Amino acid sequence: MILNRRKTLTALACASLAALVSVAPGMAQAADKALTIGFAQTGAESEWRTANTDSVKAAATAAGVTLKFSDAQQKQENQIKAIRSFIAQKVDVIILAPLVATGWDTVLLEAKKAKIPVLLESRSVEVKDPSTFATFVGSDFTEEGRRAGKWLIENSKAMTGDVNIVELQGTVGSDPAIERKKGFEEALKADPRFKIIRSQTGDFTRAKGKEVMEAFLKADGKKINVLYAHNDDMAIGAIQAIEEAGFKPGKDILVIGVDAVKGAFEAMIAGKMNVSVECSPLLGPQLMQAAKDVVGGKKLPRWIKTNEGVFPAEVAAKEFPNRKY
Ligand code: GZL
Repeated sequence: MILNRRKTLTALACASLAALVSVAPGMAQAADKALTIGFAQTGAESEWRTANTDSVKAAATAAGVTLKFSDAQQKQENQIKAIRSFIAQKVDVIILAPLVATGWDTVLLEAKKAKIPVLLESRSVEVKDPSTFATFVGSDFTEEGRRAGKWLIENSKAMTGDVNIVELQGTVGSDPAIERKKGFEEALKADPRFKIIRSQTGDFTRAKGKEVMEAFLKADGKKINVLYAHNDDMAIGAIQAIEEAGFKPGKDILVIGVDAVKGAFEAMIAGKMNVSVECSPLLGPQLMQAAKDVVGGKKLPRWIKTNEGVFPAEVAAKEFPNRKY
């Protein structure tokens, strides 16, 4: 995870500091007033993102929070504009789902100067001054990548010779894309049989995932043994391309996704996908609690991590009725 080492050190520092810091009485009242929160969302690029937006909106309603919502249509400049607008409106808290990991130093400093705490959700950032955001609410993407790699190691024992992998990366420069790639390669590096023969961004969308997979198949068709997609939406788009090219997804080409959205369960139940590594979008309640705490003067942990599992096709039918997104 980006800033992992820094986060760990900061978390330790915060933990000891938190033990000393009592909630300042004046601030405590602030925690009870109805909050106004500005939410700068990336857009609606995936099933995951839609579920994430729904979770935050529902939690805001339940908490009596006035939520000002901005959909950036996958453009960082729109998120920066939204943050500046939230500052001008003097919201109590800003929630940011940063499209990419860099380019946030200036605007986060402006929020800090305006004394408006920023909560990161769903992706983290790389900034010079980590005090410009109060916490990151989200997953360990590096671990998700490792889990995908470990699943492949466990489920390719019967394969002889090289295991040729094509990789659909998430949005270029985004925290999950960087870390899921890193974790996956880390898990596989001990065995030279595993070869990533092509790797390109599908921008976390079904349409782009299909388009790039078509190009992979045109170039390497029969050579491809495995698809590793940084999210299920790209995997689902790629499954269409695999079928249109005359191959059986889940059999001729193993399909590994991340998120564990409903679409992945449907594909696994249909025998077209082999596994999805869970990444929960249901961050709304944790974000509302963090907003209340930070306004109330509490020190937040640097990283509020979500706990997740791995769902192979064998359990998909049983698990599907329990899925919440
Ligand atoms: C993960 C989130 C990623 C999802 C994708 O926290 O940022 O963005 O894995 C989504 O589906 O587009």
